[in-house]
Amino acid sequence: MRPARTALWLRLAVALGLALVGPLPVGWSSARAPIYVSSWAVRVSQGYREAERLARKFGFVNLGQIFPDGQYYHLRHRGVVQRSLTPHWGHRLRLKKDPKVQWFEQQTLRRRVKRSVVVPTDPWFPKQWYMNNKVQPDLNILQAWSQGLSGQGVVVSVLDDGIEKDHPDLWANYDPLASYDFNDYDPDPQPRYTPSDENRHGTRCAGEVAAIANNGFCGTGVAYNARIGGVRMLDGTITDVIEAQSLSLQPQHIHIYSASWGPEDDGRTVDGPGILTREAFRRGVTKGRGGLGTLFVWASGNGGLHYDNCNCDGYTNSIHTLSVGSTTRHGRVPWYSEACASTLTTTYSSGVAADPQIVTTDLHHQCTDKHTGTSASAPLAAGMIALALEANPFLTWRDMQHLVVRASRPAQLQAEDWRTNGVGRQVSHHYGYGLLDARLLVDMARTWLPTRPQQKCAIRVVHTPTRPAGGALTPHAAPSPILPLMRVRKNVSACAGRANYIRSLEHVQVQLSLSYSRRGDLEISLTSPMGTRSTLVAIRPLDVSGQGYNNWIFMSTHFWDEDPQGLWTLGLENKGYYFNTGTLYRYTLLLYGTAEDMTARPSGPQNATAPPTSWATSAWPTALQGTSATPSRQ
Ligand SMILES: *[C@@H]1O[C@H](CO)[C@@H](O)[C@H](O)[C@H]1NC(C)=O
Ligand SMILES: *[C@@H]1O[C@H](CO)[C@@H](O)[C@H](O)[C@H]1NC(C)=O
Ligand SMILES: [Ca+2]
Ligand SMILES: [Ca+2]
Ligand SMILES: [Ca+2]
Ligand SMILES: [Ca+2]
Repeated sequence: MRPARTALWLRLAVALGLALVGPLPVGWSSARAPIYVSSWAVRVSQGYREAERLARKFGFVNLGQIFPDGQYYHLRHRGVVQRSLTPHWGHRLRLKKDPKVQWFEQQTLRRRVKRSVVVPTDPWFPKQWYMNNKVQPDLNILQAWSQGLSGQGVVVSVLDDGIEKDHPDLWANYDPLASYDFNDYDPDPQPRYTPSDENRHGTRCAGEVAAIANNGFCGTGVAYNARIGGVRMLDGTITDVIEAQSLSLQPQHIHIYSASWGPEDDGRTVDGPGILTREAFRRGVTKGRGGLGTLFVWASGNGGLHYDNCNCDGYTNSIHTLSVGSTTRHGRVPWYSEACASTLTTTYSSGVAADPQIVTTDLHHQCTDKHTGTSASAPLAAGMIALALEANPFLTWRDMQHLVVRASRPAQLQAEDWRTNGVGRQVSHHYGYGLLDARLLVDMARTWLPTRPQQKCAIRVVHTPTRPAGGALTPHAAPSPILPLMRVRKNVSACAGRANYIRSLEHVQVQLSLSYSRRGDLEISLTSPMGTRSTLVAIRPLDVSGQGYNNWIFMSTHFWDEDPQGLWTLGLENKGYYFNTGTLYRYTLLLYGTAEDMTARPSGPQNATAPPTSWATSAWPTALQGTSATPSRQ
């Protein structure tokens, strides 16, 4: 008798959950503690009369039978709070005691999403091949939308040459608080119109993120209900001050900054952010978004034609920026793409002339299907990240990078350098962890348990004092000539026994000072104790500089989640002119990560039976304010 009843209860509960529950708050997950509502399902032996009697006796409203056979009734109690974390013990006791009640259950909120796919009606949506399911796999954005996500409450700002704020496909999402003009120092980022329309870039990027859906015009943005701002800063003199101001505009209001710019992509520049801009990044990730950290989404660069390497660009290779590469409709490496170890993920963009391009808003209230390059990839990722942030607004900047690593797939992307790293993930210098999947990203975002605070473990491997303070130099302290091939090995404990011990890696940096007769001929690689080899910089034929690297920081994402203990090998190899010479002066290995064994977490969406401690015990982050309808002012 008992087992059969249990089974019936279960089936009934499922049926009720599906049938009776209306719209639910977005981001609420059934995996968390149950939330009780003011209604009950009751099974009585003598049908309608009995149900009426019960209702009168205990003060319920009888909402009628649940099935036509008249055994199950739906009762509501007006005196019970609408939503509660505990069941109503009084009614529970009374119903339990009543001999005519065979079974009852107070109802709880259930998260149910429509499985039907929401397809926007915009006339150009059928042209948006990277998200309308025409290409397999695409960015899986339809599936994220089908869960009710659209970027609601998330604020994105595009740092570029301005934004046409009155564009018919942008105006309703335009957010003046997320906008500024640092070229003319005024609040209006409207682009400067020229005969060649050169200042159309920012408007195009903005439409990719947040073009309005279902308005009978143009296409749809990835996060079509997000608020979108524009910072006009590329149309004029650019200084460290202007970059820093742009990157720290309204850090409590703007959640995501999308940037598609950097030093010259000429294949011979080694350049990065100045002091103020580095400080802006640092402040952004530590103080922005109520302390959860601003999300800086960055395009990897367009210097492919010049054999540029994005690890020579200090913006995209910063650990604070989430670097996005490109692939074509057919999963090929585009001609403009730069390969490097700091790229985290990839989205679609243009390729050769025959390949389709990106559909978005354009200047003069138009739309275009001709948006191209790595600059078109970063805003698509920014939009997908906005969907993830709507699914879970409590993610830190590092949580988001963890999620992007896990939500990227090699899919059908072609490259000669796919390798499996020490934790079994495939990674490539062209694509990072592969094609970003919005559905995976939001599913994992919803149940992600926060990562512990970032630890940093710095290991000075080669260090030449500028003024040797007497005594003999140890072998490690002597400057070392770089022969055709030089390997520097170091057995690393990863700060074991200290507070900054690292068990699971996130970013790894290598800071180098070296001289070299022809910089672009030197290939530098790093191999981890788990055997993952990452190219920190490949040869750049156009980089003929004799200046070497002066404390330059290379970064790799390829060791993510690996255990850093053991032997690290830095490789320096002449890949060009036979008579090249140089000297290694300084080499510091910088490990970032946490003491948690991240590989012990289950892959895919996690159990969140208990809310993460940071939600339950600490005050809710002020980032919440930024996601509400009233913007925060801080
Ligand atoms: C690295 O050092 C540890 C501790 O001294 C030692 O146990 C281990 O064998 C060393 N590994 C290598 C590859 O030398
Ligand atoms: C996740 O949930 C499943 C089933 O509910 C359970 O068997 C498993 O142990 C849980 N895993 C963790 C890590 O809590
Ligand atoms: Ca799809
Ligand atoms: Ca202006
Ligand atoms: Ca539209
Ligand atoms: Ca570049």
